[in-house]
Amino acid sequence: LTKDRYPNIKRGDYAELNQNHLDYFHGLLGQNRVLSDPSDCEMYNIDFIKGVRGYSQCVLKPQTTEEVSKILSFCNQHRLAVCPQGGNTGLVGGSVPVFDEIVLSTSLMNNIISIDNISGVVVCEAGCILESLDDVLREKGLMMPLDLGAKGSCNIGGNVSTNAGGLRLLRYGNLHGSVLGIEAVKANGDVIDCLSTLKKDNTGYHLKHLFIGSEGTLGIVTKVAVHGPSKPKSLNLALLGLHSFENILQTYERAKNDLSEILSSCEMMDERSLDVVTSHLKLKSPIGDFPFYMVVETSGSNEKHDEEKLNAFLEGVMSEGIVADGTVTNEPGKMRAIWDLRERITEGLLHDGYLFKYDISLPIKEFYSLVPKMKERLGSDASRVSGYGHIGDGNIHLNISVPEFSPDILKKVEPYVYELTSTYKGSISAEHGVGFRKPPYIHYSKSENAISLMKDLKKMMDPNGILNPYKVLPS
Ligand code: FAD
Ligand code: 2HG
Ligand code: ZN
Repeated sequence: LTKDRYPNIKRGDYAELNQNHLDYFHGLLGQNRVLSDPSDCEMYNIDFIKGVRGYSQCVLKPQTTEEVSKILSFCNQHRLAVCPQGGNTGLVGGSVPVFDEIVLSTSLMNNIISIDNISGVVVCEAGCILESLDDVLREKGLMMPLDLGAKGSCNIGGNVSTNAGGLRLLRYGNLHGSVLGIEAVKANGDVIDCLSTLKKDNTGYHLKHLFIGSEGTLGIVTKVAVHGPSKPKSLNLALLGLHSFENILQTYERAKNDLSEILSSCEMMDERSLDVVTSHLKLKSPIGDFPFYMVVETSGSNEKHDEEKLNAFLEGVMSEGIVADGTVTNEPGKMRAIWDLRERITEGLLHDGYLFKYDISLPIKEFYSLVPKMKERLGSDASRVSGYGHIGDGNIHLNISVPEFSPDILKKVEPYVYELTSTYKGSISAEHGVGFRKPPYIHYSKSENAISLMKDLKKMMDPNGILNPYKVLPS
């Protein structure tokens, strides 16, 4: 797959795995935590959207920081390339090997180390599954500050390494704010202990930020300290139907002003995005058909106050004809059903065939402009051009579905889509990262000097380039 699509990528000058290497790993981890049977390695070689496939013959499953350190020190000495992997839900091909890189899976590093009920800080290992962490925190009146459709599989280490955004970034900010501390292992095996649990700590350079969003190219995150906010006592969710994108902008502005501190999520989807989950996954929408939809969530501490505010907001936007129809609920089952309509679009899209997937930040007024432009440009070449995402964060997910991959269609889409984004001064990767798919296009969003400094940092922290090669930085 990869070879056909990316003929310009050459395998780096790394050693090939041999029996001596395997003997070392067996000695360190035992037989069960070293996978070398091709069928056992298969799932670690293919990414979620089945767009990138490597052929690694070795998956390592360390359980401690010390083991990660020993693995990296050995790989660095023997010039063996390593691909760090968490839940393998990444959407830019960063989590799977491109060639035969060793996969270092954090899946067995899944202990919660401590939870402080008063400060809300949770300290845990990188392989903890996001949803499991959230479940444990909720029992203590806390919650994780991020939520995304992949929560059942993605790991907190993967979330931190991609600086994942998700459905409530609008309320709780991104992980650069919520992550208080990190322990990471550098390519040479050095353990960098920045596992502070303090909210304020201005002692020198803020090194943890190097690991947040660097997609496994600067080090392997082994532990994190995250600030968990209080679990809301009152929760409401509305699904709204709207006639135009202009109405979405008006509704978002009103939601911000009318709901202010209780607004916890503001998402949008177009009709072709909703159709993905109703047609392919057979989910039912509780409202009629409209060109656009919004999901608006409130969370707070006083049910009566929140309901009053939400009802006043809804009455206002509906009586003025900004919102055409809607439903609002605080029943957990009904709220889950509405969230599924939004969260399962990624999964549903896979049923369309091959996907050209873009994750773009744009100035809010231009948020939707790429969708009609790409639709017109592609005509009948595309079976679906859909747009949905985090309107409150100015981040749209543009998905172009085609029955199967075609280099001719690729040429029509790229680099045009990146050029357009750059014209609007947007970002070509708002939340999913650069991974394997986007390094050649990073210059559309980063200056030459910024890219050069990134390369210098990489050289300093990983001089042999063993950590996640072919990813993030352009060659
Ligand atoms: P992986 O996919 O395993 O890895 C992602 C990257 O991080 C890779 O480059 C990998 O090498 C690196 N990495 C993983 N673990 C470590 C570690 N411990 N140390 C160093 N590097 C590491 N993303 C969003 O931002 N917002 C969303 O709303 C969102 N929704 C999604 C919904 C679905 C259904 C799916 C499938 C994906 C979604 N994503 C979203 C993308 C993805 O889930 C996130 O990027 C997630 O944070 C990845 O976590 P993971 O554990 O699966 O990491
Ligand atoms: C979301 O917001 C994710 O649902 C995935 O970031 C987006 O699949 C996508 O394009
Ligand atoms: Zn998203």
